[in-house]
Amino acid sequence: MNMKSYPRWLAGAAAVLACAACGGGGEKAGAGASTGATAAAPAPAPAAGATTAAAPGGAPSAGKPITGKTWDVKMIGDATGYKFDPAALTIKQGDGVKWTVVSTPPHNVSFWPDSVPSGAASALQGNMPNTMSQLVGPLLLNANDTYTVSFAGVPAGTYKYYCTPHLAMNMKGTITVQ
Ligand SMILES: [Cu+2]
Repeated sequence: MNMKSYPRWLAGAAAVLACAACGGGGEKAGAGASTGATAAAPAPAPAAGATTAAAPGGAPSAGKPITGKTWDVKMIGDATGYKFDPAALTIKQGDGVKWTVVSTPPHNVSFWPDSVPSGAASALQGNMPNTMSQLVGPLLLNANDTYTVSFAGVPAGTYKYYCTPHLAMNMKGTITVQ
């Protein structure tokens, strides 16, 4: 009943206003939507890239310096067999371990990638100088040669390792990082 009493011009103006509002609103909504789309689109990409970059676990990692104590482990081969001494060592995050050849080289330090704590392989690899392959340290050829690994920036947990040339002789060790 009221509608019919409105003048024709008012209805027309309302229609124009409505259209203007529609157009403006639509434009803004469109701009907003496209901005949102472009903003949202790149986000998943870097995340996916980061995941795939981290997964191979090897690539570029600067390595984190030792911030705590450096522990000594001897690499021994003698009449009693081949061994790391101590074979089991408990350290803290940020500590380092220095292996020293005492007798009957070559020896090295190799971690089993599937035995280290979840997410540790990449960080540990980055902390291992001169690896021959992932988590496999270089061969130490001479008595008194040393090899030092930082356990900074690696997760707590148990790190099992072995000497590649003497794995068959049970030359194995464990580093527990607290
Ligand atoms: Cu060895």
